[in-house]
Amino acid sequence: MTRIIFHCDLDCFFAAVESLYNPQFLNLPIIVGADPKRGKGRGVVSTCSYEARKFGLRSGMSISKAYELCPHGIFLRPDFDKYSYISKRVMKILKQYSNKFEQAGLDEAYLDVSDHCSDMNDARILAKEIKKKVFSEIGITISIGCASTKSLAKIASDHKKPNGITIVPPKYRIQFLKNMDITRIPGIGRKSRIFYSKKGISTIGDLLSLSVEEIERLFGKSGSWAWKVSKGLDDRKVQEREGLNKSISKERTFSNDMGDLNVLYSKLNELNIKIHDKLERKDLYYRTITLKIRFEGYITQTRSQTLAFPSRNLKESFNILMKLLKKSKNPLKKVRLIGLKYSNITQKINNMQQSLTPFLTKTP
Ligand code: TTP
Ligand code: MG
Repeated sequence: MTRIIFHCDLDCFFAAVESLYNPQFLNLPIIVGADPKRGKGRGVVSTCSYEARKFGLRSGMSISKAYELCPHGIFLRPDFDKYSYISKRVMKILKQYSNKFEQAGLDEAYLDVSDHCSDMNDARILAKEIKKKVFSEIGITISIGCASTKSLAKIASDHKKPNGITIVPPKYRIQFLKNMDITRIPGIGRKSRIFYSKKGISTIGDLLSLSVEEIERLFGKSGSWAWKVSKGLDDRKVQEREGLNKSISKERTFSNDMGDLNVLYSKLNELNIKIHDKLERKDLYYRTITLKIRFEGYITQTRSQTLAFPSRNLKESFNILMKLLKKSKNPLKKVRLIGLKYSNITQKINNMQQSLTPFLTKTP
């Protein structure tokens, strides 16, 4: 089934927030970055409004050059508290449209909306609705790209900035990409462009005219990544970052220190079911199970077990927890708090592939 993925990216984010707080700056060339010191300043432009971009200003440009090109611009120092406050509010809105949500930066996020849209027409309607909601509730504009992979959606969101929607149905992928500069592929920067152009490759179309073997021979891994992106072969999932490489835990403090083993068992069971529901919703697996017990007198003990393979099995985990509890329980001491933690979190498929690869390559 073709996936439908959105990449949502706020327009000239820091500058947009500045004009939100200072409406008198609206539609003026705003430059957020270092102090220009009347053209003698050091440092760079973080971003600038689209009005400033008309004068040739860009993110990363030296602030003195920006001053030279646009001396009448409104030059402001960054205020990250404001940006992260607005970012949080926008992300809260975006999350409402799919539980497959992944924040990729302060001003960008992916949404997998495959379960909510039957085709690209539906996707366009949804994208319009999201834009309308962000604008009416926050007051800034967002551009949305929609495609069957994360990387193509990201290229698409940049296509009609500011305030645009770009939908790339799979059958129009090549038409959409072929004349684009290869630097539009995430990960191919201006330095790589020089290298690619020396070998006669400047557009994505040029890249696609060669086989992946040839590309890999000429440009190594970065080349084959770029080729796969252009072919629509990026199968990375949209996932909540918070779940990965971190842990999921729950704990309960008893109002009275607890000596009854049955109560401890049932509390542990209850917490374990809740955690497994969450893991299932996020489609995550774990390898390490940790039991935490705090006894009366604030003595805390943790015991863990690490499994050979990623797992998400309620019964198996409960048996392990029971075993850990029996080992930890001190019959002379009452329990104040009980908790469990799942760590070494992965998405099973990736992890299995990683663990199989070395094995397979070693096999004669
Ligand atoms: P971007 O999304 O790359 O840029 P933008 O939102 O300003 O403009 P666009 O409309 O093209 O999306 O980056 C988001 C914010 O990150 C940007 O507002 C400021 C900050 N940033 C820097 O501080 N330095 C940089 O070099 C870039 C590219 C961004
Ligand atoms: Mg942006």
